[in-house]
Amino acid sequence: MMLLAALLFAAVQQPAPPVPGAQPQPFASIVAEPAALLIAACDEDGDGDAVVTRVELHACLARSFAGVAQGKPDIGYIGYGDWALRWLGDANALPSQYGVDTDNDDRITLAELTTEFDRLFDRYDVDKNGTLTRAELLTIRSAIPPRPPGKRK
Ligand SMILES: [Ca+2]
Ligand SMILES: [Ca+2]
Repeated sequence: MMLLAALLFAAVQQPAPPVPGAQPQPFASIVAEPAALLIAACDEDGDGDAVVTRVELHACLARSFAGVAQGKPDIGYIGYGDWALRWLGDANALPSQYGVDTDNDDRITLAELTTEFDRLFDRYDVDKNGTLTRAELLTIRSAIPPRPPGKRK
């Protein structure tokens, strides 16, 4: 059973084999972090400006947390994985349970989750005006062409 799980995990982690003759995937230079995806979905005041305030983020986090906590004051790491899968798109996406669980009691409270997202909010808020635009939520990556195989020193 463990072996099967390990094999499945390995299968999921393997990149898809290159299709002969296919063009390589272009390098995505404009991307969004999983946490940014969550924050972008928090614009709920209905004015259609796609701008997210901290108040909107907190309301959004509270609702998403309640969906997993089911009335309990905190969630375990498995519950956090469920939360992350639903809201960040992957159970292993950042922020991880280890980063969020700042008191290391293996439980995650809404307060801990909110503290982590406040930190992310501050990081994304480039112009420091207290709101996040889609432009601020995007990450621009510099294009680093992959090194050709067999040319390493
Ligand atoms: Ca904790
Ligand atoms: Ca801003």
